[in-house]
Amino acid sequence: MRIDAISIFPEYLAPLELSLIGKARQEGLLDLRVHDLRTFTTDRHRTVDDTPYGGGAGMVMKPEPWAQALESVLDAVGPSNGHPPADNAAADGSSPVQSNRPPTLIVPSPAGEVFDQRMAHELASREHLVFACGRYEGIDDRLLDWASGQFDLRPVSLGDYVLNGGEVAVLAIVEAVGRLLPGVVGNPDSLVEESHADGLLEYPVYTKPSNWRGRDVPEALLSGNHAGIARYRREQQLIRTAARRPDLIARLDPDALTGVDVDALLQLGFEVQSGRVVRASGD
Ligand code: 6GU
Repeated sequence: MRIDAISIFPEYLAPLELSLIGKARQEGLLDLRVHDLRTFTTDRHRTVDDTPYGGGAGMVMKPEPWAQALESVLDAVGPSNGHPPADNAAADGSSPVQSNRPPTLIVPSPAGEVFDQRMAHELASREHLVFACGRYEGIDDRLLDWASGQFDLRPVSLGDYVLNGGEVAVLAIVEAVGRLLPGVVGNPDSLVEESHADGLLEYPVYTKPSNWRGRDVPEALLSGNHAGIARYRREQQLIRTAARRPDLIARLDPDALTGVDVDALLQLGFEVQSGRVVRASGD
């Protein structure tokens, strides 16, 4: 996978040299390049922002440095990428193959679609991601309109709170997406049994000693009975998710639940009603 990240604070993205993602880059699994937006300005002061039309607080990022930066990224990857979607259909009208998709342009913004594990998987299937890190009050909207003709445009939010810029979102999204790429996480089994893999939070984990400061590891985990351990862990997932994230319980597909799951959910105050998991009415 290729990733380009454009920012006025390229140093903010230095952590992408560390740990799993840094290793993936060294091994050639991930071609990640960071660009300084100011190198695409032409004035003496390397201006990237200006006052907003219509007035109001704060500054708005000028469109031209962004267009220059994004065009340089498109030029660098060559004409096989960067076509508008309409140009991608094969001559016989079949769907475009993935390698002919335009690069995905992720614009971090509190006004974007909320990032989650489903989106991480979707982005991991793309060949080329480009991140445009806005600062201040955002980027002139005409730039986004222009870019939607060259890229698959995705405004993405980390959640319902406000950050000063998109760099932290790049760190989060690249880590979440990068670890899904083949070969990045050493043991792929660890991707299967983790929070959100099946719409539930992860079960609690324990290691030695079996008694620590008077606290025992749950008996079920010491038995060596694999079916019993799996049942215990699944129940713990349901208990945790019901307590911390009842919104995730409501999104479960009842057809993916076993009878044992449904019984556990009933104990936790949820029931299946007309094909949905809902809070039990209590009558
Ligand atoms: Cl992606 N950007 C900014 N600036 N603030 C945010 C965010 C992103 N996600 C949540 N808050």
